[in-house]
Amino acid sequence: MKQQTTCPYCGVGCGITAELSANRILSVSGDPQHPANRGRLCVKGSTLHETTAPEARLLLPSIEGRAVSWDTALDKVARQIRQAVDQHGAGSVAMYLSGQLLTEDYYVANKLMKGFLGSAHVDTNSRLCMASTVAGHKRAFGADAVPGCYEDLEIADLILLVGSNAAWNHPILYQRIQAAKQANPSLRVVVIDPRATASCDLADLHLQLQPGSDAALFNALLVYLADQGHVDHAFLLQHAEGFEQTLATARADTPDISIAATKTGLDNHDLTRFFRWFAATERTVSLFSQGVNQSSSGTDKVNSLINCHLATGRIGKPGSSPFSLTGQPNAMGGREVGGLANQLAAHMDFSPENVDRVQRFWNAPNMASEPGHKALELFNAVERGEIKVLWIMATNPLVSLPDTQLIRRALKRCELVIVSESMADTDTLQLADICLPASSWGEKYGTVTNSERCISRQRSLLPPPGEARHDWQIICEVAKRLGFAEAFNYPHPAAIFAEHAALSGFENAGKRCFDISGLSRLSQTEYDQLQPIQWPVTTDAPYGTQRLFSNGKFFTPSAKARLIPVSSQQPMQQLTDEAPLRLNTGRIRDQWHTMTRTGRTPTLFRHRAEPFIDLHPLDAATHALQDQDLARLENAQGQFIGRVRITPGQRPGEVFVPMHWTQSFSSEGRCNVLIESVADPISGQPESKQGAVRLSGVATAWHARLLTARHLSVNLRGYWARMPQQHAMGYALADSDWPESWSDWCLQHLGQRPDLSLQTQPNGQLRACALENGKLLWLLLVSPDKHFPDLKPLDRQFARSNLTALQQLNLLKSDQDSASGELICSCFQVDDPTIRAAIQSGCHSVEALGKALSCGTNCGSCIPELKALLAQEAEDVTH
Ligand SMILES: Nc1nc2c(c(=O)[nH]1)N[C@H]1C(S)=C(S)[C@@H](COP(=O)(O)OP(=O)(O)OC[C@H]3O[C@@H](n4cnc5c(=O)[nH]c(N)nc54)[C@H](O)[C@@H]3O)O[C@H]1N2
Ligand SMILES: Nc1nc2c(c(=O)[nH]1)N[C@H]1C(S)=C(S)[C@@H](COP(=O)(O)OP(=O)(O)OC[C@H]3O[C@@H](n4cnc5c(=O)[nH]c(N)nc54)[C@H](O)[C@@H]3O)O[C@H]1N2
Ligand code: SF4
Ligand SMILES: [Mo]
Repeated sequence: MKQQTTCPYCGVGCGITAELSANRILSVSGDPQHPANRGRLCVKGSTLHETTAPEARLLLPSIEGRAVSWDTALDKVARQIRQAVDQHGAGSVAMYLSGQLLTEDYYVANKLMKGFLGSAHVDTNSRLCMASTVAGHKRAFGADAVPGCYEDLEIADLILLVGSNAAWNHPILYQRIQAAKQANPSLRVVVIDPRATASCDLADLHLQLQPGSDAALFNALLVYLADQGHVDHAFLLQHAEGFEQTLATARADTPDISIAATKTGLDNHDLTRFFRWFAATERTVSLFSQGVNQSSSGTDKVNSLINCHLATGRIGKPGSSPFSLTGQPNAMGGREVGGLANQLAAHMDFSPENVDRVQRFWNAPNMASEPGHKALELFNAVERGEIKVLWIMATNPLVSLPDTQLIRRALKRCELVIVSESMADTDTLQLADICLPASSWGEKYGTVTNSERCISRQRSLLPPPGEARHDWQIICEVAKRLGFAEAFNYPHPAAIFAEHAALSGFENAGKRCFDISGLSRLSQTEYDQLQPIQWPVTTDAPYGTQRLFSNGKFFTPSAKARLIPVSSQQPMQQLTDEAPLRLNTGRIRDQWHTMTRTGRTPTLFRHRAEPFIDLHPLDAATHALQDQDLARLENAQGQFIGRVRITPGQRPGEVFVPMHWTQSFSSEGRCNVLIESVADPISGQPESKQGAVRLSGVATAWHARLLTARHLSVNLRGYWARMPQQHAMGYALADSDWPESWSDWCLQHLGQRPDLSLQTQPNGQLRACALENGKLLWLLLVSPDKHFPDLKPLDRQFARSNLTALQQLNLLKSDQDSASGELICSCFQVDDPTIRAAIQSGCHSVEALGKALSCGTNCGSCIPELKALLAQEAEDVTH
């Protein structure tokens, strides 16, 4: 049987066709009907069915670590909330939600808190993600709305990628750009990013600017556009306001190209080229993402970019738009229901009229009338003891919020921490008093909205495992126990969606951009069968709306768009003698956030298996570091340890680390330990991309790889990183002291001495293993240097039940090894050495490699890396 649904990872929002058989997802593929992806899927999407295994799931509700019935857990949640409200007021209860909840989950959570308990302390991880864009949109358009659509990428003649590594993070959109470039050779792509990323593969120009200097760049562009006569005065006159003051502020901030060069670290020639291209290209789409948002001046950066679009009238037209790429699958849906503490519901704010309107619509007994705490303020209030009950849903704040120690202190201080979670092993669950098992992708039923305002259905394919329940059901059950049964008596998510849609149209009459009242009368069957549709959806526009603002009307009081005067700012986290390096953080191709799901899939672990530090060769030389050494980043807050990757793609003085590793996956691989809790004063979004650190080497006497049968609990010291394999659990290990006895070491750390005697290999390696009834328990490979063989053949031995004496002996021999290499193509599991060998034997193009090895022929996410290998090999030949 086949079922259509939507991918739960990035904001591209690809449609999926799942193939099902009795309670199992056999395979997933791209839905050819879905407008976002038209049949394509990236590697994360295509491995979704591998993440649904019940073994890794949270299956039962528990209180203080003891499994309890749902009734016991829900009664306790409701009782404690009631007690906190009675004793300390509604403001002592808070929720911290997530852009990975479905719209229906989000809607009822917000309604319960803001309308029925009377607490506006409801914020979401979208604060860390899209808050600066929300604030920037509202300032410019009077509404939080993405003006364009994906099709604009196929129409544009110039595409900017500003602070976006779309090749890895929005792969299917990136492939649409790639295809557009092939079809339209005059299409130019400009990447604006302090790092050379995989997205630079398509770039005609890469502006490797100084971190945080985007506003200076766009201010200088605005001045250039004005001075060179490229401003659309007719548009400005009729449809926008604030141009003169904005231009004057831009001129005072960054008056010319040479000052722009000083502020951004770019050279005059590149700046001029970029400015000329922008000035000359009517059809320009500016995609932007976290390099813009996650900044202490993120809102200003967003507006500095939108200013250039408004000044040239490039908005609401085919192929012309500023375009925020949303991160999470339902970042947009969360904004629609009012998941942010400073929004109410259906894009309404806390103005007295809106509070009154929503109160009447909900018939709410305890309407919150003031905005609540934004995420960082919220956790500060928790730490101060003001919040007595905190309910965290579908997010892992102990990993993703800045200043991990502060978050830990806050959660420890809080009287009751409730965590609704799908997976069993997350860092935040460790600090929960009550754990509530939630259904997950493949089980859930509801809607999500992607980056282009397209609402799609997630459909349930399987029943939830164990006793897991849907988030909306859990919230409604608590609401009923609090005495609000009538308002939370939904038989089905369709009823929640209908109410949400009706609220969006309630007393709207064209005043609010977000209006899906055209969907408020769907029957349950129509909801079940709902096809992707872009909001607004009203009786006037029943089939959805591709582009907004085409009529030149905006949602400000004057109906004109606003240009916002912006002065460029330096990052708040300052470089000092103790912390002289700029710390940039972000994503890798094959992992999703805190790895709770993608970290279950060995396939996704081979691209980058350990936490790492990207470093320029000059910085490596200054610190006497070699590629693959272990190094430490530290500052007054904490430390991070990862593998050095030397790359000329970094600017000197700047390091990049991934945001993904957690306490469950590594000894010291959490990057937010190093990020200070500082935020944009307008949006409240943390400055996650501009930390300050110092770097040093980590002394190591040995390195090891450990494979263990899954049930074995290991007790590790020193450096470790978990790297799941197909049959065994893998670890990278290292430490500074060579043990006097490895046999003792094994006893102490692995619970038993080796069965097979340790052997010293010719290359100085040691190997040991333990067996039980002919089955491998663990296998340890120790090396004084950092070189290890491919673990796959060794991992396969864990699937065997009767290893012969000869096979056991072979495990300890290095002459059986095959060379290891980083995985490049995850879809077909093709690694670096295999690709290099193919290039050396005559495959000199991506197509030839695809023909020979299949790499790059499925999802295409590895094509930039294939091209880089081709270039490297060609360079090696010429030298
Ligand atoms: N594979 C994968 N894909 C994902 C996710 C994932 O976890 N894994 N997460 C999803 C989510 S929630 C999000 S929000 C998106 C994020 O998608 P992106 O925004 O593309 O992701 P990041 O890697 O965080 O950051 C993008 C780039 O910003 C650059 N940058 C840093 N500082 C600056 C600056 O001052 N100016 C400019 N111009 N650039 C700067 C960084 O070098 C980095 O390359 O990805 C989504 N897609
Ligand atoms: N330094 C630094 N920090 C960052 C960023 C960065 O670039 N740099 N990026 C920020 C951004 S943009 C984002 S979006 C955040 C992401 O950070 P988080 O939201 O903390 O990351 P996730 O791992 O996606 O957490 C989602 C959790 O919800 C669980 N889950 C999945 N589905 C469901 C469900 O249906 N119901 C319930 N109840 N639980 C579910 C997952 O198992 C997982 O534990 O990180 C932010 N933090
Ligand atoms: S691009 Fe990949 S992760 Fe994003 S929605 Fe599509 S398949 Fe999912
Ligand atoms: Mo995000």
